[in-house]
This record gives sequence, C-alpha cells and structure tokens, in this order.
Amino acid sequence: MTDSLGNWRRTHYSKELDDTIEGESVTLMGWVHEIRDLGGIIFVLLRDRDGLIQITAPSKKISPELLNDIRKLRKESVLGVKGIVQGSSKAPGGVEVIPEEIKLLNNSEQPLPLDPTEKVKAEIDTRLDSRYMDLRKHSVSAIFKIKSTMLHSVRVYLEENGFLEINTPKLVGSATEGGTELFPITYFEREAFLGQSPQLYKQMMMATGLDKVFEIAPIFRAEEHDTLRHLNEVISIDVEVAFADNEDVMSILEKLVHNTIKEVKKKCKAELEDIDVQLEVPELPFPRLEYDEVIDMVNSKGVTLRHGDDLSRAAEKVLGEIMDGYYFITNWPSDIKPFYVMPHPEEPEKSYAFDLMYKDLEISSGATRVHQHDLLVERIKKQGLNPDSFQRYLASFVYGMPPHAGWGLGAERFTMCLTGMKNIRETVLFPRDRRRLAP
Ligand code: AMO
Repeated sequence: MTDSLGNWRRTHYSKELDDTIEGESVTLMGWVHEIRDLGGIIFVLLRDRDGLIQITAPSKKISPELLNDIRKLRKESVLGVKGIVQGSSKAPGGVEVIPEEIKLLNNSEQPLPLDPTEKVKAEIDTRLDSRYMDLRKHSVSAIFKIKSTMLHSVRVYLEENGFLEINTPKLVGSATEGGTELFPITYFEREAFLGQSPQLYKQMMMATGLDKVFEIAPIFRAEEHDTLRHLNEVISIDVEVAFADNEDVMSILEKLVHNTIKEVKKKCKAELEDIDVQLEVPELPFPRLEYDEVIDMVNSKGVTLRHGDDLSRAAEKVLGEIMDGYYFITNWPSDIKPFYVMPHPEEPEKSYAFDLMYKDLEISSGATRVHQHDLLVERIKKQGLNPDSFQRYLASFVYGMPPHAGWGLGAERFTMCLTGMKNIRETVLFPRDRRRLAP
C-alpha cells in the first residue's frame, strides 16, 4: 500500500538544510538512496535533485509504528518525510532530520536494473537502457545541468548581441551537407528527408533584412560509423550574419565559447565538482592555423596527410597532442567543403571555410558563403549536385542577397569539452546511434 501525496509539498531541497534552521519542521521529498538498520537506530539517506540528507530514526525518540514503517522501506522507493532539523557533526552536510511522519509515495521493485549509489559500476549500454535510473546519479545529472546552462548562456549571449532566434523545418526536400548522410522518409506520395542542417534556411534569412539569426535545434545525419564523437541526431547551434565575413563570425564564435565557459564555471560549481572537472577559461583570440600549416604539422609527426585530404582520425589525434585547447583551422581546400562555401577570388582552390577545434575534436565549422547566384550554381554542379533541387533556395540569391557568413556549433561536442566526457553518448539523454533507437 502506498500513500497519496495529498496536501504534502516539499518545503526544502536537501542543500537548503543547514544549522540556521535547526529545530524547524520541514517536508522533504525524494528517493531512498540507502538504508542502514542498526536495531536501536535506523539511518535513511534521502536523495533529491540537489544532494543527500540523512533521516535519523532513533527508537527512543519515535513511535514503534513509524520505526516499523521506516524499517520496511526499500531502496529507490519514493518517500515524503516530515520531521525536525537537527545539527549533527556525523551527518553529510552537518544536519539530519528526525522524522515525525513519512509517506511512502511509491515502491521500487528489487533488484534494481543498476545501482544509483555508484558502488556497482555499469557499462554505458546498461546505463542507457535504464537512463531514468542512471540520471539519479548526481555525476550523470551534472552533465545535463551543465548542458542546460551552456544552452541558456549561448541564447542570452546571442540575444544580447542582436540575434533573432528562428525555427526552420526539419522535414526537407534536399541535401545540404552532401548526399550520403541523409535519412530518407516517406512524405505522403514523395520522398523527403530529415534535415541535416538549417544551412539553406538560415542563408535564405539573409535575404530578408533580419541580418543576424540563430537556431538551436536537432540535425539528423545518417552517419554509419560507430564512433565516440558521432551520433545520428544531435543539437546544432547555428548562426548566420549578413554583411559579414569569416573573420567576423569567427570572432563571434570564439567570444561566445569564451563567455559560455565563464558562465558554466560560475554557475555550475557543484556540478563541475560532481564530475571532477576543473574548467579553464581560454584566452582570446583563439590561435588560427592555416590548413597548409596543419598538413605540415601532421606530416612532421609521421602521420601521412596529403594536400586536399580531410583530417583523418590519426591526423586529428596528433594535432590534438600539439594544440592543447581551442584553435581554428582556416583556408580549407574548396573541394572538400560544401558548395555554399566561398572560394578565394584569386586562388579558388582555397576557401574561406574554417573549423573550430578543441584538442583533437572538431566542434564547429563555418565560412563566408557564396552570395552570387551564378557562382553558387557553378559550385553546386561542380560538387555533382543538381541545381534544380535547389531552385527555391537559389531564387533568394537573385533579388538582392547580401554577402554573409555563419557557422554551426555541435551542442553535444561542446558539452564534451565542458565536461571532459570522452563518449558523446554521455552528453545526450537518449542518444541515437546505428544500434540504438530506444529508449
Ligand atoms: P558540419 O557538418 O561540420 O557543418 O556540422 C557542424 C557541427 O555539428 C556537429 N556535428 C555532429 N556532432 C556529432 N555527431 C554528428 N554526426 C555530427 N554532425 C555534425 C559538429 C560539427 O562541427 N552547415 C554547416 C555549418 C555552417 O557552415 O554553418 C554544417 O552543418 O560539432
């Protein structure tokens, strides 16, 4: 039999209890983290969003009925406790609560699918299968509090700097980032795709006069490879700015990254402690390496990389050993960047594309875009794509499209940088990879 919530409401979270409210009556809500029955005294560790609080039930002070109810509690059951706060040098946080009344709000089956006290470690797959339980660990929920703070601070930063938040469709009719990574879907009588990037839409916004836009939304990539850095659904932070070039948007990106790290460091002290991370605020401006320089650096370390190659994993790794922190790679070859990237006018084999790296991890790419209709058609054809599929996009370049530039920053990869996680799956509540479509 379980109790109803009735008119009981939480008065305090665990971290709000301290010796300043000694003697006060409080109502706590949470889960039974641990229970220790020493006969004459029972200790229950109650866990809530913010931490743990010790409920101490000495047989001398409380009724036999209440003691009996407490003795029967099972781990991870949901509990409401009304009691009196009392100072205790032995309890975690320096205070304990002597119960006067409890409500068993729901029971938990035993054995548990995994151990929220972290005494028994579990593999990532077991953890993801029971993510609701995995997230009861503060070392796991901390990652998502940090991710939430990151997204909030990105939004505030962009809004304060004159950006308008937009929402673009995720059901689309054409590719943007190359045809191989698309998820096809049935859209009534025709084929459509899940959006790989808001690229074409954010660029079309540049022809409207709104000038500075951003979107924070899912992108879908049918990447077949199973790595620690790729997922099939991620959140992309996309920015596009009119009357601007690659240098302008790189400057926005590095300042936004810098500011976000400062905010996370300030607002997530407890969470960073939970995951044992010391965040360093990087200096501005971030170093800039040219693609040609990167080729030489990588080759000098014995990893072969030919001019015109994209960075291999081996190349990223050696680069990450040389470059400790955030840095840009600029002047990428035009041929390995998407059609919308602006080539240098004098040396068209080079482009105004850049990537932002953190050690060996690419976290963002961007560029000055092609804003001239005919050049854009030429680039689309050169990349083996059909301009007819881009008709509506191309039309926006005919009636006054200003020069523009922008970037896309992967929210999960950025969260990996902020939390030190090595597996991107740690930074998504319910990750999607080739093997996983549930929960
Ligand atoms: P790009 O394809 O480089 O560029 O993506 C931008 C950033 O999004 C993240 N990302 C991913 N993260 C995890 N798993 C994936 N499968 C994945 N795919 C992308 C990365 C990457 O750096 N339209 C351009 C951006 C622009 O030029 O504005 C684009 O999508 O962090």
